[in-house]
Amino acid sequence: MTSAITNAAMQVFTAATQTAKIADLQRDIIDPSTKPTKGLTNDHGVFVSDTDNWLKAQDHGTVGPSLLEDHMAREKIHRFDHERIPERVVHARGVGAHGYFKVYNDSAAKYTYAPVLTDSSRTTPVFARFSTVQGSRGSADTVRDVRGFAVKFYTQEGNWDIVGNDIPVFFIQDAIKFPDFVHAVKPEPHNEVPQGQSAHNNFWDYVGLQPESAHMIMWVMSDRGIPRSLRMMQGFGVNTYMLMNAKGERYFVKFHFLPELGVHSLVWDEALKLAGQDPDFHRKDLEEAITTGAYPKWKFAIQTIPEAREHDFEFDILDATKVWPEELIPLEIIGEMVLNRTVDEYFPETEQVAFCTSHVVPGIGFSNDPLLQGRNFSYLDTQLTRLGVNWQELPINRPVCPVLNFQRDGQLRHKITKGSINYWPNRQGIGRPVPTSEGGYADFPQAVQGIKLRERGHKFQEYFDQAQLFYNSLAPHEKAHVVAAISFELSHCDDPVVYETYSKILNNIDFDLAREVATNVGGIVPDRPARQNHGKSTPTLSQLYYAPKEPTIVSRRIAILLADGFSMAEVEGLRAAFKAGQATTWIIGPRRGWIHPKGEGSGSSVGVWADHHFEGQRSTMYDAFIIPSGPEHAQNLAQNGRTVHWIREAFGHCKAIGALGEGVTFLREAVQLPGVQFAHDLRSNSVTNSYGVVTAGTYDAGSIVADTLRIEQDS
Ligand code: HDD
Repeated sequence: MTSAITNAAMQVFTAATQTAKIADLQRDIIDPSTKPTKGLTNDHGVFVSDTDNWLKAQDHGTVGPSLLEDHMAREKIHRFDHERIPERVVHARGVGAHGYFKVYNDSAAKYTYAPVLTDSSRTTPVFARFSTVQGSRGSADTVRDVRGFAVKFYTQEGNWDIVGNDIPVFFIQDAIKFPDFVHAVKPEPHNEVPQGQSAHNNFWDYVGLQPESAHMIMWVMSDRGIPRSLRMMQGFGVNTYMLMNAKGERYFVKFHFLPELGVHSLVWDEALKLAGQDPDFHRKDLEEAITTGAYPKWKFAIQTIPEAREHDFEFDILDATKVWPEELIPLEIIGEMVLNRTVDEYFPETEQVAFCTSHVVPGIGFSNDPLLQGRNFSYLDTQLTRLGVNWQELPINRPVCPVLNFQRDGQLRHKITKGSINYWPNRQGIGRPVPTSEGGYADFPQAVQGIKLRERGHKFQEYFDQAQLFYNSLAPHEKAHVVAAISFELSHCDDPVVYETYSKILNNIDFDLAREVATNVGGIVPDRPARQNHGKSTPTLSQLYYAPKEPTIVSRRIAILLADGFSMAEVEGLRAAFKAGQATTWIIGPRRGWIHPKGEGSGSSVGVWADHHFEGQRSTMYDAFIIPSGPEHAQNLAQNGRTVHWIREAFGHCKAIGALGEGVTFLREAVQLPGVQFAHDLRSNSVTNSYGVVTAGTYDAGSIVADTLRIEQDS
């Protein structure tokens, strides 16, 4: 396997991960290999002599009744019975990793005095958790859904949480709607169907009646809803926060994470298949990248608006269903986040981590965004149910800076605080802790007035301009994917009211989109647009805009399909070249074992060890394929239905495919699409319509790699 970490890489890895938080967690890490005793104990430290036989009243050789007096057995079962805690009501399925955050300079000091955003000498530890929204903890990774993008910054001034998504807008404008929205999207109450999907009557019924969700629907139904990797998604704080600078001036702010590897997606057929073939695809991808040293990295950016300009825009800047177009408010890149350490144990870290939008540090505050205001109540509340009142003491949640106050007691309190005083003010006023204004959280002295009303601002009533802007900004193939995605979802709705209503909503966004979807799903095909298309578009909304400037195969999974009789020199050359590009290479052969090159018999140990056999994996799990030359090898591949399927499927999913010599013949026979030209023959360097395929009669690893890079980028 090529994913083994070299010693050198391991050393870099170890050094880079020693953040203050990792050091803090060491206090609670149990490493059985370094415990002074090998003996297995019960929870109270008493050695256990037998974990497999319940104490019974019996004659030897007969089975007697189990005895309740077996306190060791009872303890083991009791502990087991209580292993589960309530799963998150949304975002239940997730994966987390540790890392760090740094700013490049103090350019953000114009906006904030928060050192985490201005002090470039600092490395702030972070823990990030990515999640899907709809499904339960056991659902699949690649479902169509929003992805949660939550980051806990363990700053020296306390914990700061950005609890965001991979999509910059949200379904609803006011937090009071959240329970209805979540009920509608979650499995239906009568039969708990469907799992990990929004393709059902209740969801489309709800969003059809809540046109404020139209913009978000466009995003989720676009390729953003099925990311290739959690490492290849943008992250957005979504809500509007405030920054405060040392002069006491305030700015509205939105937070952004931009992935170094660009934004990439699966195709829907792949996503569907992967959900069954490898439900942990994204979890494993994150782990593989980190353990092979291809650390996921995001640039961190802010958009800011001075407080005085709040009302200068066509849209309300406090409306979470709207983006701040980059043409109007450019992104300022101020730092980066790197994830470089997987968790040691899933439950205490990824499951028990608890985020709250209300966790901010001095220099950062809240706007009146009505979604954010409600969220600030909800997250703290939900952690009490999920984890109990002392959840902030859990290792993954506790800050790296000192915590000292008079909050006390409650279930599962870990801390033991000395002294007779547990209130403020107290007669020992000079003691600790004392409230301090120096470095303390300062609320902005803001004048507030108004009439108590259950209303939203008038700009909140405009629902379609930005949905249209988003759709107009997509490339033709991205638009086609949106049409297909909505058609898929509405096809799963069997109540005509639902798909007819939604077809009408779409007609407010784009006439052609509405017509195509309505035709596909049996909706009412409109004969004229419900509103004029404003014709505006912006490149920054298409994910193509975020492709890396230089093509890269870093961390991509490349499969070499091999059968006995291949050319050894070629395979070694290809592997070396892919390794140099920091891709992972996987040999797939007829069996997990030695695959022999030309001229070697079956008993020989000369060959290449296959990581997997053809039946054990699927093409969906790889980004690119190479078929080396060798007449016997190519013939062997051609005779295997599974390998033929691998190639046909990969071709259909627009994967980069390379073939050499006789491998080209196999490729052509496998694809069998009359009229398709993928004659990118490196010898003549002639490129006709290449369809993501690069072929060469003879082997030249350099060219193959260069062309695969290019094709990877194109596809
Ligand atoms: Fe939420 C979890 C993101 C609106 C209430 N939300 C949760 C998580 C993410 C988001 C990433 C998972 C955190 C983790 O990994 O533990 N939520 C968002 C975004 C929203 C949003 C980007 C819109 C801008 N959420 C939202 C509203 C409410 C909630 C309006 C309630 C009024 N969200 C919750 C929650 C969860 C949650 C019920 C479930 C588990 C948890 O908080 O810790 O409180």
